[in-house]
Amino acid sequence: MPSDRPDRPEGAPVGRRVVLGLLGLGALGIVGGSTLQNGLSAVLGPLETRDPTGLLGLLPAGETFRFYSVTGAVDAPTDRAYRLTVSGLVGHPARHTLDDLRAMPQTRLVRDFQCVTGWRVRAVPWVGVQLGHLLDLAGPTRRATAVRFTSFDGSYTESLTLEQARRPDVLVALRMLDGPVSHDHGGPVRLYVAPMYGYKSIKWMSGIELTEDVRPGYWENRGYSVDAWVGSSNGRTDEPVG
Ligand SMILES: Nc1nc2c(c(=O)[nH]1)N[C@H]1C(S)=C(S)[C@@H](COP(=O)(O)O)O[C@H]1N2
Ligand SMILES: [Mo]
Repeated sequence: MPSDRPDRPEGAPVGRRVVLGLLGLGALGIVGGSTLQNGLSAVLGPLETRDPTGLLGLLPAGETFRFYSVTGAVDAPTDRAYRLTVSGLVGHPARHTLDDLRAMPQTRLVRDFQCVTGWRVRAVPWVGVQLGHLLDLAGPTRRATAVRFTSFDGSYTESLTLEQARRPDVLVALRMLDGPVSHDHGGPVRLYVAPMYGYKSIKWMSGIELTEDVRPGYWENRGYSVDAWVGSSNGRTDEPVG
């Protein structure tokens, strides 16, 4: 069973940004509900939307996910065919099925999700296996200092130092938003690196490779900081507020 260890109460108080968000919807002639979620879902569906025009980013709150993919449509494996490969500098390489991952201890976190471009979704519920658990099973060799992640999209990669990867708030996520990780959000399995910007949280995760040093990922090769701690990198200072 998932261990329930939210780090903040789920019913977070409705803050200023939420109120502004509802005003924003009102200005568009939309009758808002009593909460941001109701107001948004009236027009956008449940807390998510595709935003091809970027116009939603102009709403003061805009607390919805954008769906990102650096490739076009992604041909992710079905739940049955899914395998997560653990390879590289490890004593015990592995290929985990989704059932293998489901049978491992599950950790639940309720945390904000923040893209470096500025949008943020508050208090998102995530459930998955701590990456550190998979690393323990694999047994990194002495030469291993970093972890590289690959995606079924064939293009996106990410990386963490081994120390970062062992943090308890880094999950191989099987669930998000109280359901299985949807295809558009990178299902069946994506990474969730809670303390870092969204670009670390690779979608459609296919592989975990232990390496001798950090290999910069897709966006990092295009200018983003390898150090992606929320609030500290890429020149941004907007710490998430509780
Ligand atoms: N495979 C893959 N993973 C990815 C991305 C991507 O384009 N491809 N975009 C990243 C970025 S920049 C962000 S902010 C989040 C967005 O997650 P979402 O699409 O579930 O909102 O996914 C991250 N992981
Ligand atoms: Mo992002």
